[in-house]
Amino acid sequence: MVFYARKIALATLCVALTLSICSSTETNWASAQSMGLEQAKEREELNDMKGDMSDVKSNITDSLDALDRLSKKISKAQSNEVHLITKEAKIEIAPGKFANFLTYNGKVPGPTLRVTASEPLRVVLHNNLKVATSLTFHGLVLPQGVSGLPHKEGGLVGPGQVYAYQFIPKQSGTYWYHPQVNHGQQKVAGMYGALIVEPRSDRKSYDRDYIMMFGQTSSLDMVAPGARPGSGQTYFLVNGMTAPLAKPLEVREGERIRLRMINASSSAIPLFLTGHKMEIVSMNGSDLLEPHVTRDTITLNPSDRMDVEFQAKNPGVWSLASELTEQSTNQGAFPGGIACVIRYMDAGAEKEAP
Ligand SMILES: [Cu+2]
Repeated sequence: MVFYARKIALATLCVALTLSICSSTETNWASAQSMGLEQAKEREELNDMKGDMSDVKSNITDSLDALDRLSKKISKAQSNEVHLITKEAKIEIAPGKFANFLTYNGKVPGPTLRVTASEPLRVVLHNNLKVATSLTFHGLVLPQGVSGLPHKEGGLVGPGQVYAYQFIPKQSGTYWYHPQVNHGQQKVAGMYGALIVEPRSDRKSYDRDYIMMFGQTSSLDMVAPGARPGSGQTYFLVNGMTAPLAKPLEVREGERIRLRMINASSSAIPLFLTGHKMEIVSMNGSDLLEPHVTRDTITLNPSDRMDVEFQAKNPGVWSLASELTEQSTNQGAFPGGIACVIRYMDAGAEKEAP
């Protein structure tokens, strides 16, 4: 009996407990519902805050990026620093024909240095050649410390040495750099590059600006494998290549084209442009007075620079080539040497020059 009474009591308790749980669940459900709403609201607010935070964060990131770009721009403007690394290189100058060069940065010509007048320029020369080298900035009037004759304490850079030339170019125009001594072994072997000093105020009168550096090489593997510069037949180059490897100069009808021609070879080069008249705007870095003279044929003596401009108003494919056979062929083989193609980009194939 006691056993049953206990059982009933237990059952009652269970029911009571269950009821109480149920009722408390109902109460909790209501409060959970309101808590849930609150939490959802809080979560929403939190998400909004997170959104705001990411806006702030990305704004900061944007600002930092802008600051980074600005500081790079400022440091670039404050010091134009270039590194020239002298090294030997074998370069294809005609289809399948390679020549041994001494180079700046493995290229002929070396990198074009383009700066603005009155801005400091720092040229760091790393000499990876087996012999000493030096550097001159042809045509720029610079202090003795920079452009005086090189000596062991300044300007003469031994094998493995590094040297910095710093100066402020005051003249604007077309100049070039090359070793100051040992021309026969170094400059002629490919060590040269253009140095363009832009005027401080933008006075551009042209739409396109091409640099043409004329040079020569006498080292061809096919002539004498491993030949030293100067030991073989001479090949004339434009921007380190002979025709037809040299890239055509592309123009569009209506454009005004500037050609900055630099003679880094040891010969005078007479050049004839077909289909157009060249207006000579600058000679050896100095602007010429207007009205400018116009020519169809010009001659550049060794080291001369001439800036010419022409109006592209005769669509077709034209040539700018040396008038001397030894300069405009590869040992008599055509096409070769200094024979550049000027191509109108919109010109039809039927207008191809012979
Ligand atoms: Cu020179």
